[in-house]
Amino acid sequence: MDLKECGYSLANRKQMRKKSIHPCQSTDKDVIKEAHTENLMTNLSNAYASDLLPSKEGEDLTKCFLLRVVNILLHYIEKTFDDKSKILDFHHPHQLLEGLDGFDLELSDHPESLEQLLVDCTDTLKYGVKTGHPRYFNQLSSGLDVIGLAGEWLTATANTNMFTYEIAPVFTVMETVLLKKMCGIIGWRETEADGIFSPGGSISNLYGILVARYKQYPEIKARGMAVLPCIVLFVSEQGQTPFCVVATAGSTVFGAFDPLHDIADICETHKLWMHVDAAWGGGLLLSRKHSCRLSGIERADSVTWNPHKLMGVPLQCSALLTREKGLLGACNQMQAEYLFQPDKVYNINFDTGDKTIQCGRHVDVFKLWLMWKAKGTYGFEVQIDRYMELAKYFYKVLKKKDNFKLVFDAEPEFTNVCFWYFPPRLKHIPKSFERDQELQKIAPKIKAQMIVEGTAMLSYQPCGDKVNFFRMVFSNPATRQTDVDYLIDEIQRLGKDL
Ligand code: ABU
Repeated sequence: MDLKECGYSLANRKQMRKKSIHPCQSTDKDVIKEAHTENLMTNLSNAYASDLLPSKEGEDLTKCFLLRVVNILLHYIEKTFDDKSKILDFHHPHQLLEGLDGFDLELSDHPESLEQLLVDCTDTLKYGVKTGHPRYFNQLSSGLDVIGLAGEWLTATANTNMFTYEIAPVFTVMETVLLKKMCGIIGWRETEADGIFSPGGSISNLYGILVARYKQYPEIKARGMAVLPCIVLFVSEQGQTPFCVVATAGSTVFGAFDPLHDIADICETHKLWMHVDAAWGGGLLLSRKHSCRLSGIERADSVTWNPHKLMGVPLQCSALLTREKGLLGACNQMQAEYLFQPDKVYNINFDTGDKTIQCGRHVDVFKLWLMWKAKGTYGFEVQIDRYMELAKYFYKVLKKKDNFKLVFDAEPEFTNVCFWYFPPRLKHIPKSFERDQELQKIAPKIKAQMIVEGTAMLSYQPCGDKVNFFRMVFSNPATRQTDVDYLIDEIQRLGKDL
C-alpha cells in the first residue's frame, strides 16, 4: 500500500458514505473534516501525537498515521526479502550518536511532528540490520515470519501484562495450551507438567536451576541460602554437594547434543535434577526425521526451549518447562496481595505471574500460537527439515573445496557448520603457531568487509585451541541454496587477497 492507496481508501470511504448517507445528513463540518483529513494524508508536519486518539476527533488522523507507519514497514519487509538489497547500512556507534543525515537520537523538551516521527521510523529501520534477509546467518534466531509479525503487532496493540488472568484472559489460557503442547512433545504427561514463558534462554535456564535447587532444598524459600551446604552445579573431583546437571541439546557454536540418556542415568542414580538446555535444539523435536538427536529429553526434570530460534518465532519467545507441576510456583511465589488476591471471581490457577521472579511479563505466546495455527506442527517440521538439508548441502560443498576446512570432518549433527577459510597465501603452510596467528585474523577481516558492503552476515569465534572460525547456521526460512552458494563465493572474493 502506498500513500496514494491510503488516500484512495479514504476516497472510497467517502464514496461509500455518499451512497449510504442521505445528503441532508452530511454537514459542512463533515466536509471540512474530510478535506482536513485528506490534507493530513500527505503532510503530517502540523500534526502531533496529542492530536491522535484518544484526542477528540483524532480517529482519522490516527488511521492516517498508522497507515503510513504500516507503509514504512511494508517497504522494509519487501526490502528484507530482496536478496539484492543490502542487509545493513553499517555505521559506527559514534556516527549514530553524532547524528546521520538529520537522524538525531537526542531527545528534546518539545514534541516533534508526526511527519518527523515517520522520518525517524524510516531512519531507525534504515540504519538497522535486516535479520530476515536470506543471507543473514549471524544468529541462531533469524528470519521474518509474516504471521509471527502480525502476532507481535496484535500483542503490542493489546498491550497487557501476563501476570494475571484478570488482565490477560486469552493470553494466559493460551500460554497453558502451548505449554501443554510443548510438554507433550517432549514426552511428559501433559497434566503433570508445567512451565512459563520467559525473556530468553538464559533466564529460562535460571528458572530451571532455581527450581532444581528448590526441589532439593525447599527450606531455601523460608530460610535462605545460609542454611544450605555449599552446593554446586558442576562438580570437580573434590566435589562439594551436587544438586543439578545441565545438559545441552544443540550447543550454540557447534550444534552438539549431549548424550541425554547417559546423563539421565547418572542423575537418576545420584538423585540429581536434570536440566536440558534445548534453547536451540528444542525445535528439532518437531521433526520426525531428526528428533532422535534429543532422545532422553523426556527423562529430564526441566527443559529450556526457545521457539524464537529454530522455529523462527519473532523475538522473544522462550519457554522453561518442568516435568513436575507446582514447583515453579512454590519456588518463586511472593503472593503479592495487590495482584494475586485469593478471593477473585475466577479460577486463580490461571494467575500464572507468581510462577516467575518477574513482575511485569511480556505476552510472548500469541505470535507462537498464531504461527502454529498457520503452519500446523507439520509446517514447522517441513521448515526444520529443510534447514537440515541446507546444512548438509553446505557441508558437502565445503568439503570439496580446498581453500575451506571444516572444523569437524563428520557430517553436522544439526544446522551449525563450522569452518575456516584459507586465503591462497596460507593454504599450503602446515599448521603451526605462526600459521594460526595469521589464520586467526582472516575471519574477522572477511566479516568486517562483509558488514561494510552489507552483502551477508555470519558469525565467527575462537573456541579452545581453535583460532577464529566461521559458524554457519540455518534457521532462516528465506535462505535458499543459491544464497549458500553466494556466501561461499563472497567469502572467497573478500578473502582471497588477505
Ligand atoms: N543464546 C545465544 C544465542 C547466540 C547466537 O545467536 O549465536
